[in-house]
Amino acid sequence: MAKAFFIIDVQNDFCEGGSLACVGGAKAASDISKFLGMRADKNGSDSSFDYVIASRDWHDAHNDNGGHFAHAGVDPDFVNSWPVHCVAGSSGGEYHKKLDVSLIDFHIQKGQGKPAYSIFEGTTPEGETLTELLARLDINEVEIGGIATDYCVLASALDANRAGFKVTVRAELCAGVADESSVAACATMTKAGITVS
Ligand code: VGL
Repeated sequence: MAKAFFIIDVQNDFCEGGSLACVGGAKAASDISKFLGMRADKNGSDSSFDYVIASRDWHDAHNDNGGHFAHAGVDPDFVNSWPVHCVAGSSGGEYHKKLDVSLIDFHIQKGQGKPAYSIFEGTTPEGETLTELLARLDINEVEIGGIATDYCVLASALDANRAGFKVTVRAELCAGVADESSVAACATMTKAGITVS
C-alpha cells in the first residue's frame, strides 16, 4: 500500500498575474514545494509520500472546450464559464515557477476540449488514466494541495473519496477562486468524510 500527494493545477494562469488568478496561488506553489521538500529530506520515514502526482488543466486553443471558455464578448460567470486559461503548450498552462517540478513523479493532463475539474478525468501524456496509474502503484491514501480549493481541489478530493481512497486535503496548501465558495467547499469535503487540515 502506498501514499501519494496530488498537486492540483499549480499553473501560471491560476496564480497572480494569470488569466484566472487566484489570490494565494503563488504562495501555494512555494508552500507545496517546501512541504514536499521537507518530507523528501526524511528519506523514507513513515510520513513521506511514496509518489507525487501533479495535474494540469490542458485546454485546446481553438475551441471553447465544451463551453468552459466564455465566448468573445460574453462575460464569464466564474462558475461554469471562465476566461481563456491553461491552453496546452502556452506559458499560462505551465507550472508556476515556485513549484519545484523535480519533486513530481507523474504528470496528469486534463480538459482537452472539455471542462475537467477533477484529476480523475485526466491521463498521463502516454494515455494512462489516473485510475489505472493509482492501481498500478498500489496507492490507497492521498493528500491533496493546489488550486482551486472550490473547483478542481474539491472535485478531485470528492472523486478520490468516492473511489475509496483515504483522503486528506491540506487547506493551507490550497488557494481558491473565492473565499465564500472555498469555505463551502471545505465544509462539503468534511461532510463527505474527507479530512480537511
Ligand atoms: C479550475 C476554474 C476553471 C481549477 C479550472 O483548477 O480549479 N477552476 N478551471
